Amino acid sequence: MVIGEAVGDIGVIGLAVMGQNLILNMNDHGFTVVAFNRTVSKVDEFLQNEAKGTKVIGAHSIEELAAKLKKPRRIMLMVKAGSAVDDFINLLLPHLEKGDIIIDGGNSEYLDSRRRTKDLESKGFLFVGSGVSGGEEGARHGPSLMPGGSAAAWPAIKDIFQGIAAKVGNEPCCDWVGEDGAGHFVKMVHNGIEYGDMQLIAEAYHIMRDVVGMTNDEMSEALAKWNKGFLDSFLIEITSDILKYKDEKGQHLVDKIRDAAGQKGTGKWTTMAALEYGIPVTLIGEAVFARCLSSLKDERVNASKQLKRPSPKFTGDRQKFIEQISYALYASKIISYAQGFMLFREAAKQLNWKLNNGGIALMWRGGCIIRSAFLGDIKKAFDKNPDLSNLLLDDFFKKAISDAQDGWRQVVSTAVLNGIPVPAMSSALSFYDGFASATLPANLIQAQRDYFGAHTYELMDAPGKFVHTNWTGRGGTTSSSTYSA
Ligand code: 2AM
Repeated sequence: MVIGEAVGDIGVIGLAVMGQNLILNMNDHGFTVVAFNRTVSKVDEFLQNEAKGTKVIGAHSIEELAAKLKKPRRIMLMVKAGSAVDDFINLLLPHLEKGDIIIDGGNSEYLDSRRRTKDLESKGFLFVGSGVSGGEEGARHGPSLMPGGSAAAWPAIKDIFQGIAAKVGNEPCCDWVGEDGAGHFVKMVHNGIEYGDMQLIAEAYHIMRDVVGMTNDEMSEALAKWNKGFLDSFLIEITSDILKYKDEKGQHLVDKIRDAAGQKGTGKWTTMAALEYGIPVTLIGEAVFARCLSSLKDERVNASKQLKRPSPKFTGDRQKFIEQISYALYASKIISYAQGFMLFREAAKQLNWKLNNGGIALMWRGGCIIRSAFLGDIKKAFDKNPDLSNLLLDDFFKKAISDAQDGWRQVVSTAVLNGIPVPAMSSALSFYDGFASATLPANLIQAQRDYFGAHTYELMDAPGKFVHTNWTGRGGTTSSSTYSA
């Protein structure tokens, strides 16, 4: 039985809103898409409604989908992350040939993409795990796409991916990220950075509202101004809009929203990866915990009646301080991205990836929630020096932090003195001071570890040589490493 002519450029499985929008985007760019869904009735519904008048072709079985695709087949899964992806891979394989490409564009965990790449490559197929960012709007009109996995698949999907991705100037916000789970790892860190950026803006808002005493409209104007300078970004822009938004009663809606933040887990995953690889991604961690603390609303209300904190009062130069807040936000943001790229470097080392750092900055430059002019500067830093060991050591960022530093310290200390929590801004500053210190008090920690647990320490003048001291004269001279040897 002939069930279809092989005219399809790409198959997409999963007709929820992200899948549908990606298909329509691909269609707009001249690609012939074959659409399939587990609940098959949704295929015809889609063709008769959203996809009416397009070149999109429906498939009513996996067999029909495979038959309608040009070879090597390119099939993109836009289904729920987890077992649905493995189920579809298993259903697809009997209908595919060696060299065919399965792409997972869902929100999969990077270790799953790592496993799937290895598994499919061992069977002669190619696998791509791609981060897709920008929500429904992005998927329809230009997402940020972060593909990783089997490098041999890239030439075969590049035109479609770069064709449908967001553009900044002429440059697509999509490039090859790296091996196996690298695409989904980069997407995960993107989401973590989004948590950090949002927390920083929330802290700036908190200080402006409660210390400086600004109205929502004043804050909206301040952010609109910031959005024309070094803080130019999607999140600053929408926050300016949010602050001036009035409900049907003519009152500011933001004041009526319960201050308990939700989360879906990607910030937590980034923080867990940071702990796993031993990299101090402190700002994102603090952003996740700040959401956790906010969600303990009832406990906070109760504690606020019993625990003392200073009442904020502001006495300085208002305009100058508002400008300093923008510097504190900017410097902290630089720290957050520097920490994110430190995590990339270590994960790449441990997982044997060769990551495209400049490409990552460009992928985030447009199409996604963290898009900003600032990412253009990060791209430039990596273009200048692809082996840059740390963003903070790039000349542009060195100067930026140096220029912002006084304001940053002023804002953090003012917030602390006024009882305003600034976990992201202050942890960023502590990270900076730690990173920029040749000497830290870890000598004392090593001594303590050796004192109570015989964990040994190195002397300054003999790094690499671990010794133990019998600190008390009791307990002997055997070190713990000797016990475990
Ligand atoms: P459905 O329309 O048949 O529910 C987003 O939920 C997309 O993932 C939808 O296309 C949905 O298909 C699909 N999906 C969710 N869970 C699935 C599963 N366990 N197996 C296959 N597809 C699944």
